[in-house]
Amino acid sequence: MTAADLMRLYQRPDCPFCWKVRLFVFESQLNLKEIAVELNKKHPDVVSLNPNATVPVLLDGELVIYESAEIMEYLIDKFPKIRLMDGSPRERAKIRQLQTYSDTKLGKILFPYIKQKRDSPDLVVSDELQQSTKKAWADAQLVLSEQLGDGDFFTNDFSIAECALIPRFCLAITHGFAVDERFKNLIAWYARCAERASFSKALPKHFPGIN
Ligand SMILES: N[C@@H](CCC(=O)N[C@@H](CS)C(=O)NCC(=O)O)C(=O)O
Repeated sequence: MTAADLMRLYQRPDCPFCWKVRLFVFESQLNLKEIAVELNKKHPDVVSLNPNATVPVLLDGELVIYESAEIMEYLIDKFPKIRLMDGSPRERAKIRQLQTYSDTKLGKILFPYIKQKRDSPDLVVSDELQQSTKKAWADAQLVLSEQLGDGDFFTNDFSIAECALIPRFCLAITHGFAVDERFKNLIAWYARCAERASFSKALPKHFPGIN
């Protein structure tokens, strides 16, 4: 296989959707070429390949796949040896639900704060936004702590649920919203995930808005 045959992933390392797919890629040891795009700059390839003009976008030969969840499903279909969506129908449903919870609910909770820091790093974030983010993040941790229970992972092994949740936790922690001490299981789960090689490989080198 030549470099030109490699699949290409357009991505931005601090984007939680791209980060999720990159964790998936590193966990699965897939060989692909990453093309980094810049914040607030529309990459012309992304605009022409994806009608939503969002990253991540996967290019496999002529085939274009966009939307992070669909990219991972495609890769699992293409490489059935990938083990990140395994388990009983019940476990697989839980993985999908956690991914949606992470992509939508956690995204909504954290994004207004992160966007403000990113766009205006020198502006002091209002107490109101700080407190409402803290409260909603704590409420979400309660939900997730109950889902995790005393397991090592949310389902029987590291899965797409972890790929989706790790970036949200890492972004929250980096922006000063630590995991609440009440949720010892979540703290241990995050530390367990952080020990994996995929975690350091996918970790963004720079978080916009954070020195
Ligand atoms: N539902 C999409 C969401 C992707 C998304 O919103 N990506 C953001 C970056 S985090 C994006 O590309 N926004 C447009 C831009 O930055 O120009 C997915 O799962 O792939």
